[in-house]
Amino acid sequence: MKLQSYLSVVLTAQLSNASLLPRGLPVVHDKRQMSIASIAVTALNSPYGKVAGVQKLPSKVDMPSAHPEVPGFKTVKVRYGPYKVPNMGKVTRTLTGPEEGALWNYPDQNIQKPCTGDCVIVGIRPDYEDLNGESVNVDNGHWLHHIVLLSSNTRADPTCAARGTGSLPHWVVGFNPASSERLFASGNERTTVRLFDMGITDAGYVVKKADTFAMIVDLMNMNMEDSTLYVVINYDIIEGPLPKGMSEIKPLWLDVDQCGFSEAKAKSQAGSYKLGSVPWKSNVDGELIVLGGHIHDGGTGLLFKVDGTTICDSRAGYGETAKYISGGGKANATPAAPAAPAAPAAPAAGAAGHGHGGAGVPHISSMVLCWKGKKELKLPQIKTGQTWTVEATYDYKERAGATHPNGQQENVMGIGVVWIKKANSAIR
Ligand SMILES: [Cu+2]
Repeated sequence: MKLQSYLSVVLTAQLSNASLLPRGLPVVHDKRQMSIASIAVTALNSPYGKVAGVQKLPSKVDMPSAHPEVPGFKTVKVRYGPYKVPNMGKVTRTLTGPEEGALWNYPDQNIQKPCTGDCVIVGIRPDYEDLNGESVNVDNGHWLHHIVLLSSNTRADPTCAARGTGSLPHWVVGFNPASSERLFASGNERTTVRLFDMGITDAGYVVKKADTFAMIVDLMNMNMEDSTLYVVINYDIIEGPLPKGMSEIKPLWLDVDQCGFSEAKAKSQAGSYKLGSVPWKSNVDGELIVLGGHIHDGGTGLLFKVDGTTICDSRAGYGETAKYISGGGKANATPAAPAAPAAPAAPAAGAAGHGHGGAGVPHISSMVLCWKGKKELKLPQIKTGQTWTVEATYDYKERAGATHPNGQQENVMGIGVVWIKKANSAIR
């Protein structure tokens, strides 16, 4: 405990500006090096996090190929963890305030990749599973709050490297933004990108044998007992180097707390507000492949804007299946309501002692994706000199936000991930 409080103090002091969301963590230069942030964040989550000895299921499973007609195409399921998540009665003192029942931005370093040699990722579908391999969700109080997948390689993370800083995911996994990239993020909506199913067969994300993968997992447990669960990523890959006729995908990350903690304070406790990102001036040319947002409950959507014009409206869907309607946790579980267009829910004031777990409350179950060839994507190309921003909208009259036990709205997010096919660029 002494170490934990010492590290928290040191790290918080290092991070501290006047703002809630501090910046300026030291950048580490060895991609395998444990950063101060990774030690500190692991310590503040202690004794929770990755646990050994309870793994009964294989960590990597070859699934039937989603596209057997494509040579080398494989669908691989990887189970990460399992991670022990504290119960609602436990408070984790995070760097952005106390959280109940939370494993907070926990770093898992040097994780299993979908291939041991070279491969190309053409699909990602995250999930959250119990120790028996059953998918779990908020109907039973298990919340895949968010995950961020990073690769340390020879490329750079354009939106943060250009500012000479990393972001929380870089800091806590010990990656340098000049030689790593945040390639994918999802919340409990479990955003699924399967390029071949979207009609995109000429682009993929390159993984080399020497690359290192890491992930931050932010998990919430609305039950009164600890849980131990796997984060799952189902990958579609093509084995080997980039096939002829395919181009490399470059991920770009936009955020209302750009190159920070990705968290922002709720601007109001009721009603609506918008959160915008700092503008990012593009230094890359290429084709837009797929764009999608991540926001929190209470949010209605995230807009991608180029030179002030909306090019993708990533709206949030709520409670589209029964699994996305909370039953109030195991302690007082009720049969989940049928999935129906959610009626405007009253701001959750903690019906089950916590705003996440109010029985019958619908939660975000999807985010609209915009992709090449789909009408939702209003612009085909990214160009040098364009100004890119994202803007999240929250409306607590329309959608219940996640609240602390005292009824106060929790911090929120507004993240946009863009995959592009690079034509030429100043960035790697
Ligand atoms: Cu989030």
